[in-house]
Amino acid sequence: MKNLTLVIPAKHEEYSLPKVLEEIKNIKCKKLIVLSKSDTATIRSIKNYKCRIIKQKYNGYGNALIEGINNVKTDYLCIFNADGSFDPKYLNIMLNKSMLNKSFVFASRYTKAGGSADDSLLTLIGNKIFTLIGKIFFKLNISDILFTYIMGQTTKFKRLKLSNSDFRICVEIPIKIKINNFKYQSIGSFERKRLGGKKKVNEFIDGYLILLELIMNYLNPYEKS
Ligand SMILES: Nc1nc2c(ncn2[C@@H]2O[C@H](COP(=O)(O)OP(=O)(O)OP(=O)(O)O)[C@@H](O)[C@H]2O)c(=O)[nH]1
Ligand SMILES: [Mg+2]
Repeated sequence: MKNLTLVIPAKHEEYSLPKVLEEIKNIKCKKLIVLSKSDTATIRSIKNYKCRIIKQKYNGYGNALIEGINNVKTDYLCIFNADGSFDPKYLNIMLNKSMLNKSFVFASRYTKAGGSADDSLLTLIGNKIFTLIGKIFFKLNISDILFTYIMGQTTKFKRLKLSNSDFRICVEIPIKIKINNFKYQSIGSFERKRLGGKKKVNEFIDGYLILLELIMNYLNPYEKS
């Protein structure tokens, strides 16, 4: 997997990230951690691991992905969480599919062989509703719009010209993939529980922002980039 970079956004993940890096240490790909310079605990926690650290100029999950993607030099990249919820066993199959079809590959919790140990009833219902809105508003043929375990060619990720610095980027990515007529497919994936530390997503505030993003884009769609 020499042609792959994992873009790993991290915020206060000093408990989980070292364990994640331990689990993936034998995977021969580049690991790019994107965090805030004030997050000294996380920086200290991974000092024994081979990875590149980028300190964000701005804040937020979306901004971490944007700054990470802009710094990738390999042909392929995959968004990968620092909390242990993404199982790395899917990386190989996702990369092979992406290379074979030159397509984006979405990992999905809600298709065959998928599942989640992390969903609450609220997040399950929310995820299903947002995925349905994605289907109705944008004809998005994906079964899990918010998982954001996504593999693809770096050039195409860069062409999306992503702009949201918060969790709205989770829906911006698939919408822009669709608008640009890029190929995409899904594979089933099981979401594990986060290893430790605190959840950063607020179901109500971030859920509201994501809903707003879907509606705004339906009324005034992004331009093809
Ligand atoms: N750099 C950076 N990373 C972030 C920020 N917010 C979240 N992250 C990271 O983005 C990933 C996803 O965030 P999570 O808190 O796990 O979101 P979630 O998966 O919906 O929540 P859980 O159900 O608790 O796992 C994790 O690796 C976080 O550390 C942020 O503001 N800046
Ligand atoms: Mg998580």
